[in-house]
Amino acid sequence: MNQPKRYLITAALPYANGQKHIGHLAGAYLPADIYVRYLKAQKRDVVFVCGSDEHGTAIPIQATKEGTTPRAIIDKYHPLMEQNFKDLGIAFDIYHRTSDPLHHETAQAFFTQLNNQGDLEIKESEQYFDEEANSFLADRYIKGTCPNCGFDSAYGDQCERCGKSLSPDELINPVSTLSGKTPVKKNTRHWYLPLNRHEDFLRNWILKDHAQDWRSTVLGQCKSWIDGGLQPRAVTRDLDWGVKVPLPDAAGKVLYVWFDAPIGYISATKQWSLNTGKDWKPYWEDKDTKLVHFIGKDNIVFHCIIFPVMLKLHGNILPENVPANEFMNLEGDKMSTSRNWKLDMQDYITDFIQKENGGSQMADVLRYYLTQIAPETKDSEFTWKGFQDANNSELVSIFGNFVNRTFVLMHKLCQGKVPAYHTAVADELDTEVIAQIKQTAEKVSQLLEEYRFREALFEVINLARTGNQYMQKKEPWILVKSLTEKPELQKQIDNCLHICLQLTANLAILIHPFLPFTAAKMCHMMKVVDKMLDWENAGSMKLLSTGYTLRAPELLFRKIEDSEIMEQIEKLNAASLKKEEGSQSAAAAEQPAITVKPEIVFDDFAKIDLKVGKIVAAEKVEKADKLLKLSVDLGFETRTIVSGIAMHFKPEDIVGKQVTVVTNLAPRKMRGIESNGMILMAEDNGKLHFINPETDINPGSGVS
Ligand code: B3M
Ligand code: ZN
Repeated sequence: MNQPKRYLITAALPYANGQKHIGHLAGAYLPADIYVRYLKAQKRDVVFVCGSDEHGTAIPIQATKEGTTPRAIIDKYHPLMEQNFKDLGIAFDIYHRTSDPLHHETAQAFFTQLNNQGDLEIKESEQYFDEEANSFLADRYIKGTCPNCGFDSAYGDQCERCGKSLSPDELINPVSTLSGKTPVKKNTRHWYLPLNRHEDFLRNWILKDHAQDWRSTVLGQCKSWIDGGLQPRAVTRDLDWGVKVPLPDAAGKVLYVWFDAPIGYISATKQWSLNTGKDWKPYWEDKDTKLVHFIGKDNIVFHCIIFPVMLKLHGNILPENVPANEFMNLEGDKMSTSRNWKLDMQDYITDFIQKENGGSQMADVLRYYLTQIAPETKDSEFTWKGFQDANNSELVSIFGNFVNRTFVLMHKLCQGKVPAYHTAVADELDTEVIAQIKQTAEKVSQLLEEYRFREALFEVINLARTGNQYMQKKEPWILVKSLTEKPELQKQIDNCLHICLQLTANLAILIHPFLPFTAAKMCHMMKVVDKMLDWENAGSMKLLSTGYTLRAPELLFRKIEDSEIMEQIEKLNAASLKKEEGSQSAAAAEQPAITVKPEIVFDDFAKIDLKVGKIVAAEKVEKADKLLKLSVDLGFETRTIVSGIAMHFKPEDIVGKQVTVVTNLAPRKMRGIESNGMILMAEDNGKLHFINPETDINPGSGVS
């Protein structure tokens, strides 16, 4: 594709129903921001839109939880999310919200056009209705017994115990969560988007036209959707929270949240146009616009299948690419709000950014690590140790160190001025480094154009690494010692620092999309204006003029101490433990006496490695009432296992006991202690019992 005339970049609209965590940040907002900053540095015409998704059942459900109204919920979380993004350097051109009247009008007009064109179908169906609340029930408002596992509090769309997707009809003994009463079936009419009519279009457009340039993970999901047979999707709901269906015979109906939310990208662009006086239309209608949606993998079907069909019918352009990310796990486990296993943007901001004067360098540290481990092709993992390492051994030791040394030496050996470059004494090493600066600039460009952010960042750091090696080989601090006998050596010192300084300026340009705060600080130190960061300057060796005085160096990054990350790990464990205890007692209270889990195949069972072990030591875990730290002899090795049994056993009573251990469970940190396995227990009337062989046998004996 030739270079497009303009770009419209979107990042998924987050639900305004609670704090967003760093998994969200890494999934959509950060890569989108890096891409946009790069495009803007290229002086391309770009609009970057986002905003809060304020509809759907997620909002009223949160309102019930917090004992308030849906309106109060969105008014609480919308500004909070907007501020979080700002603090982390995510620079939207507009952060809109779908509760805005402009959005309601836009979404209604969109629906009306499709309906008038005959692109929607109306169907009657029976749906659950709560007679006491006088309201149809969204899937989330119906609870009942899961047909799959017997859990008695499964939702109408999913069982949270066994994970199975359900429809309300499948629930046994359904009850309305609004009134607690049994709902009745009642006829209702809904508008459907007949995706089945668009199969050929989708097949050609996605699986042929974009077979080469879309990520394989995205193509894979699309293919399985299309191959699975496309069905008409209801685009309206019986609900009172949302965008009203703009038809006289549709009282009590709103647009389905996944119909209105993506239209939010369009209304956000309109709002941007109102704010800036620029025309929004070409961004959605002109074929010369490149539209790119940044999202997480759970949003693929909506952005690659449903919304494109809507856009096509409505006469808009289609996305050029949807570089969806996979998920980011945290310390060995899936990030989850319900289990409190997460790091919220706000918590990071409070602990690392607000605590420090000029703490925005810490925003860049998070941006750095999240990009380094971006889940571009597969799920990835955030660990606090990894975060610390990325900072201490790369940002501090490589990047920061190079810039700092360059400035310190320039002040010491060149009177604080940019020294001249003397071609007559230039050697091979100099020309190599100069060539590498150019090559890196080109490579980074190409990788960013292809949404390969991890690799692009790696190239930038690698250039800093080259700078350090170059300086190490040149050793200007040694040359200076012989200056009195050999004054001509000054020229070599000059060349070395000249190159290091131009390299520093180049680093500022190349790191800027990733670490904007750092780039700004570097510009300040170099006494140059932001314009120097224009991408056309990348690769140039004339960024800082000879004789120009530069400021004294400031440290770009600080070391992160062990104690800081220990504190975070403890916080994480404590928060999730609290949640677990809460939900365990709640679950115990409402659980039927006997539960039956869904059927598994033998292979599922065979994956679990069970062995007999012997507890050889046991102690209480400090500040954790429920945890014991055990050393368990497994025959071939002795393992540390943290077990939540402290309320049931005294450490001294269980040493010597034989137990059954799940030995191949992924390690998990609890209270800073890595637990490498799980002890099997039987529970009878609230009392715990070990599962052990009837006579002492060799530790390590297999159980099957
Ligand atoms: N609010 C879901 C999510 O936050 C949804 C995205 C809308 S994008 C148009 O994952
Ligand atoms: Zn279930």
